[in-house]
Amino acid sequence: MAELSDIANEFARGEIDEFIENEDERKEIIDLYAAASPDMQDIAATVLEGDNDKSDELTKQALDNGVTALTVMDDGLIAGMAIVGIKFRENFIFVPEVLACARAMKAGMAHIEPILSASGVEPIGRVLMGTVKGDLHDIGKNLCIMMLRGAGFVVIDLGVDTSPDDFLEAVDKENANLIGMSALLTTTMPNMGKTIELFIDEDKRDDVKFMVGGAPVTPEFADDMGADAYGDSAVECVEVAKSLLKKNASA
Ligand code: B12
Repeated sequence: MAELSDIANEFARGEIDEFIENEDERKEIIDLYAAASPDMQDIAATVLEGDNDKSDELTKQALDNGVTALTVMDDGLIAGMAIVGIKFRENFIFVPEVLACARAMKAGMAHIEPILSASGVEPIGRVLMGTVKGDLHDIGKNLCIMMLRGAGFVVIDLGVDTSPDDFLEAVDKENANLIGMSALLTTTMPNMGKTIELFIDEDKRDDVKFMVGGAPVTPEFADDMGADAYGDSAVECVEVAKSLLKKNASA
């Protein structure tokens, strides 16, 4: 089992020491970082610091030096977001900081994505995400998208004010196996149910899983309208997406 002192990057070491309180999670994160090379730890630290210029520079440098895209993604960028996700869940950081970290991850991912799609590495899953019709709130949805991308999903962002028809059209076009719907208004929440009903009417319901979220949405509401799962945060969104696709694979 690795020790905190096995991690070369001082900033990452400090973040783990200060913010990862759960014993099991701490062990897991220390193992993850200690197994990564110092260069990958440096990339993770750029994400933790929300430094997009450095993330861009170090990711490009690592790829030029022959480190594989998957290694840079897993041991560098995603390792960084793993700590960010825990800090966010535990209220050590808030939306603006998460957005800054996610932007840094995105700067690195810009170099990784073309390599991965060219090499045909299978993503975990393809997810359509949209804020439902009539609703323009997108901060929470965008956080979910960034976390999902950080966890290895391909996410197609349908934006805000997404009608049931928009979801239906996109699911075939994008070959998606999971749909995430977000709503922040009590008046727009029923549009989640209307979207699911359209999929039932068009005989497409069994082709795709639905997860829903947004501040006014509850697990009971999700259940009532026939969604497969509810998530109350961006961190949970990733957990829910993984478990839904696992169920899919074993079905
Ligand atoms: C910012 C904001 C706005 C901004 C939106 C900017 C933007 N680009 O998003 C602006 C100013 C545009 C706006 C407009 C309006 N707003 Co507004 N807004 C808010 C506010 C203050 C914050 C929302 C937010 O971003 N929260 C932070 C994010 C991170 O949280 P979140 O969205 O809940 O997302 C998290 C989880 O829910 C989850 N999640 C979210 N989506 C999903 C999806 C899936 C699949 C999963 C698994 C998880 C998940 O993960 C996220 C991250 O952890 C809320 C108040 C509040 N406390 O919610 C009011 C609020 C939502 N707004 C409200 C209202 C009334 C309006 C307006 C109607 C105001 C008006 N009269 O014009 C308009 C409606 C415009 C429209 N058609 O959508 C009301 C809604 C009341 C109600 N019961 O419906 C609220 C609650 C304020 C209030 N108390 O009155 N708003």
